[in-house]
Amino acid sequence: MRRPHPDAARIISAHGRQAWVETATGQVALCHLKGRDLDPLANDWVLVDSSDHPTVISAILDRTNTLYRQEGQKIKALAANLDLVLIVLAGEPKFAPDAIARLVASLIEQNIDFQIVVNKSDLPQALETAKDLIKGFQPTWPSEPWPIIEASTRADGGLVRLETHLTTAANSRPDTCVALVGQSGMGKSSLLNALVPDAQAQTNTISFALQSGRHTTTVSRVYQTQIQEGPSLRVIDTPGFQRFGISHLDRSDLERIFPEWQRINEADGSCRFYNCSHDHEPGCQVQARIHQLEKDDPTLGRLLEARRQQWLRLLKTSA
Ligand SMILES: Nc1nc2c(ncn2[C@@H]2O[C@H](COP(=O)(O)OP(=O)(O)O)[C@@H](O)[C@H]2O)c(=O)[nH]1
Ligand SMILES: [Mg+2]
Ligand SMILES: [Zn+2]
Repeated sequence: MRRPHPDAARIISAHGRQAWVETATGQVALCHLKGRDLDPLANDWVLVDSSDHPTVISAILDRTNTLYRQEGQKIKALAANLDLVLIVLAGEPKFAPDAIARLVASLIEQNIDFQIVVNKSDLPQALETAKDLIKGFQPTWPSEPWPIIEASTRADGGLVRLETHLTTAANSRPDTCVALVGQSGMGKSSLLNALVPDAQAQTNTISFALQSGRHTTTVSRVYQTQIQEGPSLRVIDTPGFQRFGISHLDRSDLERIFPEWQRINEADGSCRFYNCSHDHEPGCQVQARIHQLEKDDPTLGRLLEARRQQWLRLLKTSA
């Protein structure tokens, strides 16, 4: 995301009442927050006042988007102003399709572009498992499946396609910022270290001066890198999750990752009830179409019925 103001500084990582900031001239400094109301996120653009010592963050500039995550009952914001989220998945251990479906819905709600990365492609069995599981959460019919990029941090040349994709993204927009998001164990840290060879050094500079002494993975952090001498790129490492809650999303947000229902309603007419959940209601066109398909085209019928079951599970946990 292009620097919105010539003096705007970038938040590298936020730690309560302090944050690491990279100024417009490239200096990295630990800053304090002015007042009680500021709550900066990784990759926020901020204004700093260096006439104070230590430097203070005086304002947060408008965000173009926010990456949210629900932890228990709490909604947490993890990062801001993202150009792209890489959803990192793998078949070993198996990722949870419903958690990823919820993540996708929350990205779409914030207008954040995403790219699915199937990591550990060096493990053939795991790759097949992951591809099968992906079928369980992407729109099936009649829309195009979401593109995926296979990657491996272990195989020679395993990151070529991902690097090409990122280079194209970075070339098309100055200051491109990409976040790695996914469940624990999928290989986010491995990918970060491959994409940002000096990530450890960038981390050390920061945590040393914070005197925390530990390398916490509970905080999102912005790294700077360059892929094959190409354009500069920012990569954000985010804490992994096991579950991904969506109590901050409503039904209309979920409908965007289940475009099948709208297409059925367009083709066959509306369900009898305007707020039909396509569950048990009489006069439901979605259920009628699926029943028909189960006779005429059993493969597609089964696929759509599995989608409907997923929809019902997700609907229960939304707002
Ligand atoms: N076979 C294989 N294992 C990988 C690959 N990438 C990461 N791993 C392993 O998967 C485990 C989890 O990786 P890590 O990067 O810590 O995942 P994170 O929890 O998402 O940050 C580690 O044992 C890695 O060595 C890969 O491309 N292929
Ligand atoms: Mg990790
Ligand atoms: Zn219905």
